[in-house]
Amino acid sequence: MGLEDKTIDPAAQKILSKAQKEGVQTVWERKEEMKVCAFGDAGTCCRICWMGPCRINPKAPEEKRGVCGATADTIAARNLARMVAAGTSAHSDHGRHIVHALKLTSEGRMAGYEVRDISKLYRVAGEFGIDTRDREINEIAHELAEKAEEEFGKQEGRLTFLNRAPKKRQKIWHESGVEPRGIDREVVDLLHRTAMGVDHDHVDITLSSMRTSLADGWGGSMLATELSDILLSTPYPIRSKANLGVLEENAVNIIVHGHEPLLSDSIARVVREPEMIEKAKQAGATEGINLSGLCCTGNEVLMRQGYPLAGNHLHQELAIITGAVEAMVIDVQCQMPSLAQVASYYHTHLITTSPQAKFPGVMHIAFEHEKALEIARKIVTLAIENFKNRDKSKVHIPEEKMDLVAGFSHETINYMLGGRFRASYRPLNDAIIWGRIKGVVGIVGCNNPRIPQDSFHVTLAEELIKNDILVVSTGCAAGAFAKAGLLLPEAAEKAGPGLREVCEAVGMPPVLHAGACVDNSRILVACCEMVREGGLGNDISDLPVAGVAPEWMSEKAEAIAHYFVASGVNVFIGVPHPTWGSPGMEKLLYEDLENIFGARFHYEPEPYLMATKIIDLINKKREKLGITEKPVRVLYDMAMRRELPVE
Ligand code: SF4
Ligand code: MSK
Repeated sequence: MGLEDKTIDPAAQKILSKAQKEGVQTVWERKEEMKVCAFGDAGTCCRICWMGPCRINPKAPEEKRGVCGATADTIAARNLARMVAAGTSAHSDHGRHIVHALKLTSEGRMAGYEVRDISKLYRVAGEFGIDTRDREINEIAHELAEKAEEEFGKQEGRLTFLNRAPKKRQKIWHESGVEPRGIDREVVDLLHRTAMGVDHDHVDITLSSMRTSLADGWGGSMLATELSDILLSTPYPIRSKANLGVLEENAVNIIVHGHEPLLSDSIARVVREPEMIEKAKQAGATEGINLSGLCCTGNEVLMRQGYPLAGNHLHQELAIITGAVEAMVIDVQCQMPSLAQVASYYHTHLITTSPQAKFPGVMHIAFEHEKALEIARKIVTLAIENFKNRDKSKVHIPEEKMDLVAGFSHETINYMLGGRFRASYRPLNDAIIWGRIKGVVGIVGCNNPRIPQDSFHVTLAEELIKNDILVVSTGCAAGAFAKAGLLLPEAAEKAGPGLREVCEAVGMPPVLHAGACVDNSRILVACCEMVREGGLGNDISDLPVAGVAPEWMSEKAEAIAHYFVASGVNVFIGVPHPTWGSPGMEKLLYEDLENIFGARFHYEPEPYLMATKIIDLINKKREKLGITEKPVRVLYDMAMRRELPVE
């Protein structure tokens, strides 16, 4: 496999060559060595009970059953469902941690934290039926945190944020029996029904996967996003830089990596403290301390505080291989176990901080809410002290670093397009109705060494914007766009004439960075706002929109993809579901779900073909809405105005 087959990013290619020279193995070599097991790939390997494990030939699935009699359909449905359950639990536990932090903050027990977005606190509290009149901020925040906690443990009823969806969508959920009751309840339900000898109906199992995923998108993830905004501030457009070139030769380099924004927020504040900067200079780092991020923790500190992004998922090993990182601080999710091995070749301190995520033999400094700043100072001090151990002969920082603008929350889209005093989605809807913007596509998800890093993301996004489709991105897809320069207003030059005109008028990029993985909930909210604004149908499934996970790899991506489909958004994937050995599941996922949710999955491994299919889908939606023709502008005179009907 040549370097170009591994990644399209020149910075990554340079560091991969360095790794080869230094004998350091990376994810790509391990992927090359790993022979894919066809049964696992097809979803027809079952190890749910120990009468097995059982495997069914994906090329002749009807010919055989598991020892218990399970069909390929049952086995594949259960395997996929368990991915959705795990993905939902990860996002939702993240949400739970934020809820807990808000509660402690409201009790004055989180050093250095306070409610930073008061108007959002009022808004969300209102949605939970909390009386906000004549009450202290912390009192409201406390009640909101308690009500949010209840969303996890609720046994009956339905999640509060489902009320945000258009009425028609809520009816679909109700009638198809997929309204999530409580977040934890749905994860437990799905694990139970996929245990040995329970639910054997692949359709029923998949509908339960849908319900569980909705508990993620409209529950755990949405709580994570909204309460993070309340606690840490709602993102607004902010300038920064991305790629390995953001590391600095003469500074103590600290990288935060993972997903949760709590400890990283404290570290981000501590690295600005004059005493810490002075300490770093005394240690020989003439430029002080340089903080950057990876994966979604990177997105969090980028969009709220403007710290640069060192890269996306497949950059995590490469960042250490630059030889210039004093500490990589990790919290939860998407951090590869290989980091410990890679760090052992260099001076980098790998520091785990979550009691849920430890590595054998790796330094662990547990994050404690009450001592957040103190712990952040301890970690930063360790990094500073490690600067002297840097081996200059092993340092190579590639020059590649790209400017970017990040932080487009759905509130920002409101203000950017509608103005501060008339904030609304009207201008976006109008631009879509008039055809300047043909539609909106969310490109989200990971890197996966099955695909040259970033290649699918970038090719697809460039093709879509060229066809006047606005792209909204999160997670590692956003990281890919950042490195490729697509998060800059100047990238509008690559857009079609209509989208370019809108971007230039407003000064926004044609690809918007909407945040971390949990912030896909922002895209759901934006879809609801578009429906509410009017003119584009009565339901999310009417909108000319689509979701794409081109290079997905994580169970969380499966949960996200499922809740988008269940919410009425067609989802395109560039890596297939592990269900191809099950004819029943293939038909259900890629055809029949449409009859229930007005949306389904689409698999297409070729980016240009995928772009064509997405454009076709958007054009069909536009046709159905009757907005294929440009509306004729009419200048009304007084006589015509008098004729207008008054309601
Ligand atoms: Fe085999 Fe059935 Fe047990 Fe799965 S549940 S391992 S198919 S016997
Ligand atoms: S970090 S889930 S690799 S997007 Fe959110 Fe990136 Fe995928 Fe992790």
